Amino acid sequence: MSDYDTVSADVEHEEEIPADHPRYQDLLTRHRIETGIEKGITHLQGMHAEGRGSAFDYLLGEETIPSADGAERAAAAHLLLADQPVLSINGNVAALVPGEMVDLASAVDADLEVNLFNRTPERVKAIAEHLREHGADEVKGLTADARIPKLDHQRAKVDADGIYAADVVLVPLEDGDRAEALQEMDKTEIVIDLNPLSRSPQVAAVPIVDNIIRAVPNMTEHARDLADADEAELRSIVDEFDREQALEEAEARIRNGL
Ligand code: PTJ
Repeated sequence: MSDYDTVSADVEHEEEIPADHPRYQDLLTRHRIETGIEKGITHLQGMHAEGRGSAFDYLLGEETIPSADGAERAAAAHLLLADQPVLSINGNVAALVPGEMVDLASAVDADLEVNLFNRTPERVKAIAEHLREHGADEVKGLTADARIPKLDHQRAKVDADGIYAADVVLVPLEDGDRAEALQEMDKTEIVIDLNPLSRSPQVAAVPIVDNIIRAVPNMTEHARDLADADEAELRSIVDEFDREQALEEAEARIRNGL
C-alpha cells in the first residue's frame, strides 16, 4: 500500500495530507474549506465555488502560469503605489489563506476588510477573529457604515474608511456584481479568480487567473522584492502589464493546454 492510499477522505488535520501527494493542493484546499464551514467562517455555497475553481485549476495544470506571475507582480506594484489599499476577505478567502492575507497586508501596508455575500453578524465576527488569530491587528468590515452604490445585496455593506474610501482593492473569489460596482466608483481592482471568463476578472484592471493558495504568497514575494523600487519603476511595471493578454493566455492554457 502506498502512502497515498492511506490518506483518509476525511482528514482531521491538514498535516495528515502528504505534501508530495499528486493532488496535494486540491486535498488541502478541500480540507480548509470543510474546516471553514465547520467553524462558521465559510458559507456552504463556498464549497460549490471551490469545486468550480478546482476544475479550472486542474485544466491550468495546478501551477502559476507565466502570465499569472506577471499579473501578480503588477498587482504588487499597484498595491505599493496605492494611497489606501484594501484587501477584501470573504468566507473562502478566510478559510484558505488567512495568514497569507495578513502577510500581504503587512508587505504593502493595506487594510483587511471582511465583506460577505451571505452576510450575518456571526460570520463577520468569526472571520475577523480568525484573521486576528492569524496575526491581524485590525480588521475592518464590522462597522459597515457605508454602501457601494447600485448594488442591492449584502456585499454593498462596507466601511466608510475601508473599501468605500480605498483607491486600490483586492477582490478575490466572487461573482461580478460588486466588481462592476467598484469599477464604477473608479477604484483600481485586482481580482483573483481561476475562471478567466467570469465577470470579475473581465472587468478588473489586474485579473489574476491563479489559485489563491499560490497567488497571495507570490504577490507578497513580489511586494517584498519591490519594497525598495522607486515610483517610476513601480509605474512602469503597472503600465507594461497587459490585462487582455493575461486573460487570453489563461484561456488558451485552459482550453488547449497551450
Ligand atoms: O463568504 P461569502 O458569503 O462572501 O460567499 C463567498 C462565495 C465564494 C460563496 C461567493 O462569493 C460566490 O458564490 O462566488 P462564485 O460566484 O461562486 O465565484 C467564485 C469564483 O472563484 C469562481 O469563478 C471560481 O472559479 C473561483 N474560485 C474558487 N476557488 C478558487 C477560485 N479562484 C481562485 N482560487 C481558488 N481557490
